[in-house]
Amino acid sequence: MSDKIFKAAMDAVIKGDAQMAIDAANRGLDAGVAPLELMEKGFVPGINEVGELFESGQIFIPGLVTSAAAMEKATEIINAAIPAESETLQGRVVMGTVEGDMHDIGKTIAVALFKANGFEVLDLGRDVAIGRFIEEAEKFGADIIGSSSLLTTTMVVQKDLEAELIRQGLRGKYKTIVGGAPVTQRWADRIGADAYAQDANDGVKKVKKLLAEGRISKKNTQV
Ligand code: B12
Repeated sequence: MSDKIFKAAMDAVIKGDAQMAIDAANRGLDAGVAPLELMEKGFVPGINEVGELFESGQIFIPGLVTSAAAMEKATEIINAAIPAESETLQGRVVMGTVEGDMHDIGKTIAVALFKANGFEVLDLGRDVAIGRFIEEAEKFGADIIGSSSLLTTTMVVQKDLEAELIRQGLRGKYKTIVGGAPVTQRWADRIGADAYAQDANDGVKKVKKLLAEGRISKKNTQV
């Protein structure tokens, strides 16, 4: 049963059929499939396939756009269905897709999952300038700054964000986490980010760990 739904979700995104994507999302949830599982086993393989078809020249921009639109509709439904895992405030996060980059489907999933795990999240959207990440983090009282980049050409903005935090003397105040399909642990290490998230779930785990470590080291310095 689930396999049929995953296949329908995947096909809907490949075909760029928004109504079919909405139906597959609702059908999956009604059948009791966990929202993230439905996303990761159905819709994400679909959009990844679209990326490959685009890269190999089998579909063009209009096809990419209609598939993205179907994916966005499914993401809205899935995100709204992610159950709250925690009632207590875990921390404050500002999150956005870096300047020059319009890809926000993955970032939006991460935002939803952080919220479900008890984080207060300020979603800055996409095409976010470095200055805005920092200003909003200051105003919001953030613990974490999360950035997403889907283009190899915009990954450098994540590096510049680290440098700007250092330049403003704010690097110690925040933990940073980077994500997005071309981003790797190696990249995070190279630019000095505190963590790399392979997916939204991994991001939540790593941020919880970072904050727990921070609390322990603060306790130790207070004694
Ligand atoms: C959908 C899509 C689009 C849509 C985006 C719609 C939207 N609202 O996001 C549209 C049509 C707008 C688009 C445009 C373009 N795209 Co595009 N696009 C894609 C595609 C097919 C899927 C991306 C996606 O949504 N994946 C699904 C999500 C769920 O995965 P994800 O983003 O990786 O996120 C997960 C994790 O990475 C993680 N995560 C991500 N960010 C963060 C952040 C934090 C803090 C955390 C904790 C976790 C986290 O959690 C998420 C969930 O688990 C990819 C191919 C691919 N496989 O990546 C190409 C791709 C990224 N695009 C590509 C290109 C070239 C473009 C264009 C330049 C095309 C053009 N010529 O105009 C433009 C660029 C526009 C711009 N300036 O940004 C290339 C990039 C190549 C490169 N070397 O950089 C790709 C790889 C396609 C390809 N194979 O050629 N695109």
